[in-house]
Amino acid sequence: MAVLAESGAPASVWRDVSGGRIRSLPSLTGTQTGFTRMSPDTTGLFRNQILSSMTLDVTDVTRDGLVVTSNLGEAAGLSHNDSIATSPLSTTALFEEISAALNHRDSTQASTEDFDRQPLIPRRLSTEGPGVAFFDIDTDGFDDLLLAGRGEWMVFRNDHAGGFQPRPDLSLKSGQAHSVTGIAAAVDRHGMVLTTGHQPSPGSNAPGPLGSVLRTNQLRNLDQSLQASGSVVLADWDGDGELDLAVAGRHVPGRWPESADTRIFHGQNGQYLPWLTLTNTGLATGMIASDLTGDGRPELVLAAEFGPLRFFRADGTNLHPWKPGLVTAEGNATDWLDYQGRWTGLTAADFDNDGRLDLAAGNWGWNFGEGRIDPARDPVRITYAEFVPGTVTPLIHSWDPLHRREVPWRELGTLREALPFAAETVPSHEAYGKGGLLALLGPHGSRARRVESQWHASTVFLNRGDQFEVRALPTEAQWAPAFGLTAADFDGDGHQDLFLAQNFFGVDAETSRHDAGLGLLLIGDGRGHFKALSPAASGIVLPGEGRGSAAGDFDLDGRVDLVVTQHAGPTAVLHNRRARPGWALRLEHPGPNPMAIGAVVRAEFGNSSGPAIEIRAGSGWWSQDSSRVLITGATPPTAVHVRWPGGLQQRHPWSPTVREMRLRRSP
Ligand SMILES: [Ca+2]
Ligand SMILES: [Ca+2]
Ligand SMILES: [Ca+2]
Ligand SMILES: [Ca+2]
Repeated sequence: MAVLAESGAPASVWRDVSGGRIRSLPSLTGTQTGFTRMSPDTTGLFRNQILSSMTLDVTDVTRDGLVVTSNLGEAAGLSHNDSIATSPLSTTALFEEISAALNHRDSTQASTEDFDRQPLIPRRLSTEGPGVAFFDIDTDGFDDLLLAGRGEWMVFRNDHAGGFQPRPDLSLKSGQAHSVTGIAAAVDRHGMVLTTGHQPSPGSNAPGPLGSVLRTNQLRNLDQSLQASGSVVLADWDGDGELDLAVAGRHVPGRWPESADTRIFHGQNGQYLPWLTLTNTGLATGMIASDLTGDGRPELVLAAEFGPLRFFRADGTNLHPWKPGLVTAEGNATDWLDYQGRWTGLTAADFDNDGRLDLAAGNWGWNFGEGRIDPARDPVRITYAEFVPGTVTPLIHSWDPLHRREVPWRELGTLREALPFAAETVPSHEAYGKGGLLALLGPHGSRARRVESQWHASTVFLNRGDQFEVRALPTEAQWAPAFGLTAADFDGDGHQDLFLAQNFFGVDAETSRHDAGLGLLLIGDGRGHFKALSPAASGIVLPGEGRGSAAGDFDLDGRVDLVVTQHAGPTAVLHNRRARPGWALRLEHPGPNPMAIGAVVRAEFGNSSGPAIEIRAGSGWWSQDSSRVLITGATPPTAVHVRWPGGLQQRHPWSPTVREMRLRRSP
């Protein structure tokens, strides 16, 4: 008998009994406002669960200290040969939308507050959520769903029958005006920890908490701040084994596009204590922790609106700005500052199967600008200042090559309402037309500042070891802004694919909404190239405002499923029906990071290797993928290679009959 997680890991304890396997669940104690203690009497949730559908074959304790169990099997009707024999994409869609199995709708109400506060802002800031996370909150082996919203945080429990049930007793209704933005969840030495970012109500001028850390017996707000935070990520940056927390500065309310700061909180005995402030990280959007250098320690990567991707490396006591090399697809050296974008979500995956984690970043695409510019080529600029005391007025403009001047995108009437001096500086349409931005600003231009974006393609950056190579995603990916980005092998061919959640409707009155996307699945070829799948082939038809997206195999059939939120719309549950099923691996790491956040797994298939797969808490757009690793390919893996958090590398053979394995690192 092999007992897993026998110490240090509060997640679960497995015991083998005749005909099945029992997992004892940890006791959760205490209550607190909003995040209510789970009651075993009312739910039965904490009765030991017998996963009787799986036949089990427990193997050995190996020489290198890994404890291995494996279950064989036909779990959940999984039949490998059947799936291979079926032609996957030509006849039937990959995904079946089963959103009724979740029945969640983002309840955020439309509001005019963004434009009331900053009349010339080109887009709303209050319509960017919600995020979604796959996280096994009741540790029964099935991933549950966490969804964020305005002042609330909702838990939907996996019912083991292909659906999710709302659990208001586990959900948080803070009654606060802020929206929950990014979400990241993990297990640490003290149990579950759910972390969130906050965005204050658009009308608020008061400081509010940057975010929250929720546990089963406590809710703690992070530091008070005037800024709105976005993405949150848990990772161990100082290498002490305990997860730390990064909270990305999204913007400062009323002062867009001024830069915000990103804050890092040091994990210490279950507390998250103020540690570092990364100043001027721009209008940060996506954020991830990813081990780009392969040394067992995560780098921090931030995407930003009207800014570049920013990298930080940890040295144990600090995070330092880092500027890796960058080359074009043609191999010419270039600079990250030439790739300032209207970046959105961010994720990392090994798209070219070389064992290094590559980056994928969402952007505004090539389908905006109303004919004023070609976004595939031309920069967009924002000139801003406190033209009216107390608020920052942003002016969006671009270069008019015909008249050789910077031309604002907004109509004169609109400008005059927001800028009292416009009546003097440009008294007529003719004066405005002839003078452009320079005439409009007149003497007020001297105190204005400027940000810009020159690169609007949603893009992958292939990790070449000492530098990254830029590759714009296919044209279909540029038809609409992308927010959620989720990488996984959605068709099960062994190569990482990429999903984009698309569209943005919260534009200003003179711009038409960006609604050309339906949610796009891009199939990777394992060499860093992608091909767009039609909606008919993917089964993904999401005409709303796609936001958070997360991958996880919620029904344990070996095919990776997808959940996508839509702002003020229904959350889509996309059940993967046609992928070639993979082999599952769960890692257990003794100590304060039992989920092994930061571990990188690579499967071997005889003489070749599959892509590196990293376990992260927080990625994409305000979201989080499952921590259960799916290994995919045409044949079963022959071995699995794990780089544990901190860098220890271990290899373990994989028996062809094993469908799922749990590996525990020796202490
Ligand atoms: Ca740490
Ligand atoms: Ca790679
Ligand atoms: Ca694939
Ligand atoms: Ca599945």
